Amino acid sequence: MTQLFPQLDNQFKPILYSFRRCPYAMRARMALQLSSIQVEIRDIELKNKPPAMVALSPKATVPVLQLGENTVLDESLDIMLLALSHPIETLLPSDCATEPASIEIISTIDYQHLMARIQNLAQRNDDLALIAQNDNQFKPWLDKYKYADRFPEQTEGFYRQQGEQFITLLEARLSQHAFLSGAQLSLSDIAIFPFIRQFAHVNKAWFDQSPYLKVNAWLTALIDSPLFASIMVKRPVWQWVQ
Ligand SMILES: N[C@@H](CCC(=O)N[C@@H](CS)C(=O)NCC(=O)O)C(=O)O
Repeated sequence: MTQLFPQLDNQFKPILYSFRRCPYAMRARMALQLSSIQVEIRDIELKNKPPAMVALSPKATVPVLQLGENTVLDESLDIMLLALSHPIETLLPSDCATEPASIEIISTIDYQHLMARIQNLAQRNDDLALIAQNDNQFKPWLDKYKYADRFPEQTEGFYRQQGEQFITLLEARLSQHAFLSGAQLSLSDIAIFPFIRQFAHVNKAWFDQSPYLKVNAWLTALIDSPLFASIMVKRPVWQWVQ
């Protein structure tokens, strides 16, 4: 994270370029779903990226959030932090302008706790440190485990064992409390679980018989949550005029 957050432009409806199965895009979509920011989601194909997206963000990874003519966030964590700094302001009163679906989602989680933890600098940094471990250490092993045939210098089992170091750390945390950073859902749960979902699905039979019972239960609960269901809705690939 490199930048202060840009202001939202009331005249411009934000656009999120996204790929349904990308774990970085999933975490961004979940955070936006929990925020008051209404976005147009443009689902893309990684093999055929829209020129408009690449022009906005030449590094051309998803997610990309366009906030104005030339204002862009193209790192998933920046998008999460921007989103979660715009909470749904009035929690559930009858005149709330929020989508009913969002109300249903936030009523299933301790929304106030989630927001308070993000506003507390020390707690937020604690979450960010764990997320950095996920992104910088675990994710490279996850990629090799997923595509072990492309990295024949080691076996699939070797790559899995490397990834298990992080899973072991999560298991220890989840043995202390229901979520990664305490009794309630936090930024780290939302940011990390899409990657653990991928790890579990490389070999589900192995994962289900592994000793990581707490991680397995936590993962199942998050996959089954209304929040996750809401961001995994299938949409057609966004078409642009050539
Ligand atoms: N650090 C970036 C990483 C995003 C990323 O690597 N996304 C992948 C898809 S999961 C991507 O767009 N890769 C580019 C490609 O496959 O062409 C973030 O957190 O947003």
